[in-house]
Formats: sequence, structure tokens, C-alpha cells
Amino acid sequence: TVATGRSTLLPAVRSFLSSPRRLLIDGARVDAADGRTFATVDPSTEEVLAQVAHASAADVDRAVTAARKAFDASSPWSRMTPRDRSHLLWRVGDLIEAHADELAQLEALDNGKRVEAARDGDVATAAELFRYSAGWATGMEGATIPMSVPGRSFHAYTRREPIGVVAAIVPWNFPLLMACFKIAPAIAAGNAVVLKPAEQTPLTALRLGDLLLEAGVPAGVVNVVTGYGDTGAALVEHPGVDKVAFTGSTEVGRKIAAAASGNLKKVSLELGGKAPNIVFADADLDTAVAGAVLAGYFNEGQCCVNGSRLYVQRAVFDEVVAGVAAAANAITVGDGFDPDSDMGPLVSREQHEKVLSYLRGAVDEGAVISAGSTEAARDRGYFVTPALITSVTEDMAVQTDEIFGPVVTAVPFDTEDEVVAAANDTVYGLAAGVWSRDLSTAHRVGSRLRAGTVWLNTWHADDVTLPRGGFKQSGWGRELGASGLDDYTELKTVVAELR
Ligand code: TXE
Repeated sequence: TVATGRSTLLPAVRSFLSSPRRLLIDGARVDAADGRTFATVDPSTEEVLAQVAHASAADVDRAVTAARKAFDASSPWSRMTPRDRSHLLWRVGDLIEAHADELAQLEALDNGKRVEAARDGDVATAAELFRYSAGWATGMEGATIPMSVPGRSFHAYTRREPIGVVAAIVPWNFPLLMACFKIAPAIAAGNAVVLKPAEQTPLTALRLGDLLLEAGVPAGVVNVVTGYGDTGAALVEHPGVDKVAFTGSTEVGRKIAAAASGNLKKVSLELGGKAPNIVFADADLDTAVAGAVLAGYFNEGQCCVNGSRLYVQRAVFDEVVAGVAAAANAITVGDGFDPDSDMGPLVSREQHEKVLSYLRGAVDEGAVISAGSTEAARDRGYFVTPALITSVTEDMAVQTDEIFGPVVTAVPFDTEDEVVAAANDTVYGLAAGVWSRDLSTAHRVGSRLRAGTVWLNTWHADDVTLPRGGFKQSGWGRELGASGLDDYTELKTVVAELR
């Protein structure tokens, strides 16, 4: 069944939803070898949007074989000049932009997020990322290195070469963008890719596969295998894969690190977070409150870097809490296609139940719900109201666990040392933030926080040029920026003796 009831759906989206959604292997659309499919659901209506091919280990094997062939030293892909690769990536960026409305609608249908948020955020950034990565295709320089061997002469230099076949396994919170986070740098560097989108949100990745072919990416260079965790696990175990790039839960990240040890695949991991957001009494409170709201509730709170732990200096605690609660209460929760909605549903029934059960657990443990509700926001669809929890202690599950929903806890603090200790008292280390008018305070506290990204007097200020990744159990490696390329290249040292 196809739920295309929404009157504003573009013909391209209707036609995509009513055609078979097959795997992309070696440049061709194919059904799963065993014919299996799975349903992807519209989180606003709980209706089935589409059936999608469910790749088995046999399909994964075909995709990896195709990627290996595409990467082979004599393949057209490996012989393509960096300049041609650069032009190719630019064309992909242009095609994503040309299909922005269609991709945004598909994303909103599959993930639940607002159409405008998908278009202006996810899709626009995806296009920009391909253009940024186009520059790296010609920018991967090595170094010449002086050697000292008495009586002999050498010319030594380094080259950056692709790693080989990259398995990209991505989550559902920014489905298209997370796929592009991996594909763009991977192919800029000359790798071949097998992409496994999240089972909750496979649609835009499949559409992206079409656009990559249309741009001229050779067959087999990017393959898309849709499926559940079993499909991802088959990829991670496959001996033909050289590197796994994963974004998702810390729990699955740990499994991937273990499974990849078989042939010692390179692994990069972008995992969970529980970011502390620290407001000092001398902050500009209006901006700090607006920042805390954005930090907590952007993308329905389904963000690895969302500012879920709000620490506020005691003198301004009541004022900040009142401001955030008022802003949370003013958020209109509704269908991502409704222009009046500020916030869409959560992605799945599972996330909906998870978030509500954390809220109920917090109440049971004695916390206070200062905004939001322990009940679903609507009878149908996976809606919750954005929540602010107070009277929280550091040992409560809402304070220690990544909830991945629009839930912020607020805790007062007195001194800098006390808040730095509390902020760092987590297994995660993805993001953190500080609000203060005193730049010394902001930079000093920022330097004491153990996190891969620290925002000072801002939040969610991102750019494709900025490396991102996690300290501690938030991950291995960095994505984006110049250092993002490192995870997709091997460094080769070449030494020539000059006789
Ligand atoms: O993630 P999973 P889930 C966190 C967030 C969320 C929780 C669970 O707290 O509530 O994780 O979400 C694939 N081998 N984040 O269950 O399972 C899976 O099919 C290989 C944070 O959806 O980690 C999907 O494509 N792959 C996060 C991808 O891994 C496997 C974003 C992510 O799914 C696999 C998402 C296996 N054994 C969730 N098992 C962030 N850091 O942004 C599953 N997968």
C-alpha cells in the first residue's frame, strides 16, 4: 500500500513511491535475491509508505563484489583523474539541489521531520557537502620529507590513496545527509561504497542512488543495500570490505568494532551523545534560552549532538527554566507537511515508546515535568510534546542515558569546577556548550569540556568545513572538514634512492 493521500505531494514523489524500491547493485536496480521486502512507515500517520527490498547476506556479497570490481586497479573509476572526479561530485551536488523539493518531501514522509527543515537543512547541506568534497578530489596532497642517511641521497614523499571498499552504515535521524556524510568524502578520495541506510528511513538513499548514476558515477562505485541490522552485520563481517564508516548507537558501534576485527577493517564510528549545555549567570539570557531550545529540540531532539543536559548557574536558574518551558510549550507539534507545525513526530513507534518511558521513569524517580507530558501528543502518529525536566539528580536515567528525543533536563550549579565535573561525568563526549558574556570564562570552560565539538554562545552552528566526532564512547575518527578525508585515505610513504 502507498499512503500518498497528502495533496501537496509532488508527482515525482508519487511516482517514486508507486514504483518498486529495489537494491542498487553494480549500477542496476535489483530485487533481493530471496525476494524479501520490508515496510517503511510514515511516522505522522503510522501508515505503510512503501515496501523496500530487504538485502540478505547474498545480496551484500553481490554488492561488495561489484564495489571491489569498481575499485580494481584497472577499472574506469580507479583511472579517472582527480579533476574528473571533482566534476562528478559537483554534478551530484547540482542534481541534489535540482531535486531538493522532491528529496525533502520523501525525507519528511519517511522520517517525519518538517518538509522545510528537510529542504533547507538536510538537502541543502547534502548538496553543499558534495561541492565541498569536489575540492578535496584534487586537493589530497602529500608531503616531501627530508631523510638523513650519511653518504646516500633520497627523495621521500607521501601519497594519499583510497582505502578500497567502504561499508557506510547510517541511521534515520538525517537519512540523506548521513549517507552523504560518508559517500561524498569516500568517493572524493576514490573509494567504492556499499551504503546501508536505516530500516526506518530507506527512501532518500535509494533516490540518491538514482541521482549518483544520473551524474555519471560509474556502476558499482556506490551500491545501496536496504535492510535491517542483519544486512549491516553481513557487510561488517564481509572480508571484501576494507573500511566501515558507521553512525548510530554506541551499542551497535561496539558490535561493529568487534565484528570488524576479523580482517582488521578500518573503522570510524560516530555514536551517541549526552551533551551538556552550560549557562553562566552573566550570559545574555535571551540568547541562551533560545539556544537551549534549539539545542534541545531541533530535529525533534533526534540529534547525537543535542543539548540534552542543561546546567544553569543558580542565580538565573528559575529565569532560564521558565524561559525554556515557555518556549517548549509554544512549540506546535504536528505533521511535517503542515506549515503550522514547528515539530514533527518521532521517527518510529520504538522511539516514541522509548522517549515516553524515559519521561515516565523520571516522574517515578521523583523528577518534575516542567514542560511536556508523559502521554503521547496525539492519538495517531509518533508525536510527543517537547519536555523539560527539573528536580533531576545525576544518577537518574534521564540524566545519564541518551534519550534521542525532545527531552531536556535542567540542573542548577554554583561553581565552574562543579559544573565542569558534572558535565564531563558521562561516557559520551560528542558536543558541549557554554553561554557567558565573559569570553575568558567561555573559552576556559570550553577547553575543560571533554567533547569533540564545543559551542560558545551558540548551538548547532555547523558547516561542512568543520570536523566533527566524539571523545570517549562517542566514537572513533572525525567526519567533514580537512581531517574528515583522513578516515577515507591510506597514507603511503614512497622512498626513492637517488644514485
Ligand atoms: O540505532 P542502531 P537505532 C541512538 C539513539 C537511538 C538508539 C537506537 O539513542 O535511540 O541509538 O537507535 C544498523 N551491524 N542513535 O536502534 O541500531 C541499523 O540497521 C551492523 C544515535 O535505530 O545503532 C542502522 O542502519 N549494522 C545515533 C544503523 O545500524 C547494524 C543515530 C543504526 O542503527 C547492526 C541513531 C549490526 N549488528 C541512533 N545493528 C547518532 N549517533 O546519531 C543495527 N545496524
